[in-house]
Amino acid sequence: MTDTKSNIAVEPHCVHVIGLGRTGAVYVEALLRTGEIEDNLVNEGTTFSTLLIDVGDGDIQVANDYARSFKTRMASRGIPADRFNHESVVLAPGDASKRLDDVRVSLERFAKGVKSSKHQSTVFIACGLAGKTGSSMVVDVARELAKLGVGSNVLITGVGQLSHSGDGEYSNSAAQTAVLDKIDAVCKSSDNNPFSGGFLVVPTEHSWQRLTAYTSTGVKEVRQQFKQMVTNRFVADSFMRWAVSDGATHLARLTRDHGGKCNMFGIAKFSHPGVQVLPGQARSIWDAALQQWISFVPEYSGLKQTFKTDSIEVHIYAARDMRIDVMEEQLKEVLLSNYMKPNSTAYQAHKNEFFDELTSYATIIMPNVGKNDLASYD
Ligand SMILES: Nc1nc2c(ncn2[C@@H]2O[C@H](COP(=O)(O)OP(=O)(O)OP(=O)(O)O)[C@@H](O)[C@H]2O)c(=O)[nH]1
Ligand SMILES: [Mg+2]
Repeated sequence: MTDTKSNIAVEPHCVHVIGLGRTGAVYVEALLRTGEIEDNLVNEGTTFSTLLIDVGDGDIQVANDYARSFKTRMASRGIPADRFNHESVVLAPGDASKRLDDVRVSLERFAKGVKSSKHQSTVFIACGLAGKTGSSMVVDVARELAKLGVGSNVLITGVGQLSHSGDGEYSNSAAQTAVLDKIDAVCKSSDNNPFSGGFLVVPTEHSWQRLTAYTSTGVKEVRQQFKQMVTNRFVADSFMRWAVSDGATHLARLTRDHGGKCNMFGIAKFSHPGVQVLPGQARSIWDAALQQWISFVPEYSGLKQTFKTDSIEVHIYAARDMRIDVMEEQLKEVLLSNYMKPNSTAYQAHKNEFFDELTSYATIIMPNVGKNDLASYD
C-alpha cells in the first residue's frame, strides 16, 4: 500500500491541453479548475498553454470564461502573464478536409508556448470519441503538433472519452468505432505514432450509472442533458485532478513506463451526494452502498472479461468518514480476480481524502489495451 504524500519536493512538470469538440472543451475547463496548475505557474520557467478547437462556438464559451478568469487570478498573484497562453479556434461547419489548415497557425503559437517552458511537459489532446468533430481530428492534430518539433522534453498524450449507455445516438457510434480502429493502429505502429506519452481511453459508464441512480424527478429531457453534463464534468475533473496531483509525478511515471501505448484510464464512482445516505443518518450505511458500487466495476469498466493485464494502479478518493482501507481491500480483490494475469503482482494503490464528504471514487489505470479488449468495440 502506497500512501500519497502531498508535499513531495519535485521538479515542476508543466501540463498543457488541447480540447477538441464539446467534450475536449470540458477537459480544458477541468484543468483550469485545478488549483495546482495555477500554483505551478509561480515557479520560474513554467508555462501553461490551452487551445480549444470546435465547430461553432456554443460549446467552448464556458472554457473561454474560465481562461479569462484564470488570467485575472494570475495577475492578482503577480504571476507574469506570458506564462499562460489560451486560444480558441471556431471552425465553420462542413468541409472537414481543410480543418487542419484552419488550426495550423494557432497550433504553432500553442507549440511555441509549450516549448518556452524549461521543464518536462505533457500535452494532452482530449476529445469525446463518439462525436464527430473531436474524433475526426485527434490523430491529425497530434501528428501536426509532433511535426512542429516540440522537443524530447515534451510528451504528447491522447485522451479519448468513451460514450455511455445514456448517450442516445452517440452511444457506441460509428465514429467511435472508426476512431478506436485508428488509435489502435497508430499506437501499435512503431514509426508513425505521434502519441509519445500514449493514448488514454477514459470510460464513463460507471459514473453515468452512479449518477443515474441519483434522481428520478424533473422533466425527462432536461434531466437527461443535465446528467450527461454532470457525468462529463465529473469524469474530466477526476482525470485532471489525477494528472496534476503530487506535482504530476503519477502522470510522469505512467507516461515514462507506458508511453506510446494505448492505456485504460478507468474511473469508477462509488457514491454521489444525496444518494442512499442522507445527512444525519448513520455513516455505517455507507459501507453496504460503497461495497455494492465497488462490485459493479467489472460490469461498467468498459473492458471485456477476457482482458488481463500485468499491472494495475489505483487512486482511491473517499471522505474522512468512509472506511477507505476497507474500500481499498474490496477494490483490490475485485481488480486482481478479474483483470490480473496469473503470477503478476504489480498492483499499487494510493489513498486520498476527498474534500466533499459524500463523494468517493477511484481511478483505475491498466496499461496496454487494444480495441478488441473494449466492450464498446465490436
Ligand atoms: N447529447 C449530449 N451529449 C453530451 C453532452 N455532454 C457530453 N456529451 C457527450 O459527448 C459525446 C459526443 O461527443 P462531443 O464531444 O459532443 O462531440 P464533438 O467532438 O463536439 O463532435 P460533434 O458530433 O461534431 O459535435 C457523447 O458521448 C456524450 O456523452 C450533452 O449535454 N448532450
Ligand atoms: Mg460538437
